[in-house]
Amino acid sequence: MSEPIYYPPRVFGGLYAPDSGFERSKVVVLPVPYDSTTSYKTGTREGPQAIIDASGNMELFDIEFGRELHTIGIHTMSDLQPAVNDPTDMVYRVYAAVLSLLNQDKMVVMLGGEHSLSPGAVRAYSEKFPNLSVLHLDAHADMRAEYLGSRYSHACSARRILDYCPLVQAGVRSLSLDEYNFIKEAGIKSYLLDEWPVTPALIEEITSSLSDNVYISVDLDVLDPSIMSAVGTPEPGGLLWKELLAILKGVADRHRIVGFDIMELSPREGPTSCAFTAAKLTYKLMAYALESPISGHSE
Ligand SMILES: [Mn+2]
Repeated sequence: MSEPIYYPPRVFGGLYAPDSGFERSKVVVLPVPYDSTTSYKTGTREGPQAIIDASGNMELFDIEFGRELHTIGIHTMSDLQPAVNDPTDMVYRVYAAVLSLLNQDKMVVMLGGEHSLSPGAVRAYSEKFPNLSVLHLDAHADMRAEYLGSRYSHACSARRILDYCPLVQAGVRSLSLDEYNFIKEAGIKSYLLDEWPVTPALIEEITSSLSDNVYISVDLDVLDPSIMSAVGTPEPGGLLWKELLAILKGVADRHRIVGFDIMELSPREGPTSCAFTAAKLTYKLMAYALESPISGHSE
């Protein structure tokens, strides 16, 4: 009888041991399938598994760096269990999980799930890394003080991140008058895509506004709906793939990317290519974080 033949493991990159073992992995992927405060459509709870499944079909050789990045070790955690009663509890649960992994000297990559979770991760990172700032890439400002009765709604995620550290926004092209005024009055650097097309000057502006240690929070709706329709609240006029990568590379060239999250994939809203795009973005950001000239992460 012939040996049974199995697919690769359903972990990020489809990696086998030892490349996916916890002990040796520098990078830990934390899937958080949670979408309880979403106001328009649910579905981002299916995002993490869709990204992980797509990543198993992705080439692990990176042309830009001329190497296979996964050999540094990428471990995929089990899904973080949602707290169903209260978004505040869920954000705390994310904080505790991320802090525990940071304390084990891992770089934590959260896959969402809705964007309301990011402040929990940022809180943990801000305790671990001095002089942290956040680059928030999103079609929406997410600057509401509260939304539908919760301070921890997805519409408030950037505002909550400000509780922990400075934040720079890029890609925003949809916000309320109150949010617009708040950004102006508080002096927050928010590069609205309608005012700031992606040019080398913009990238220079963005990077000069960030501190030494940078956490990047990506709401996938920052991308244009033509390449990323699988989001709960799509918005026209977004970044294209190479524009987004140019911004990320610009940051990696000048700062240390200490961690990041990839949020808001809602697979059933779009074609399979969206999950593949999200998976490749995740891997690409791992590369920028680990291979950056000043990252200090490299083997
Ligand atoms: Mn958004």
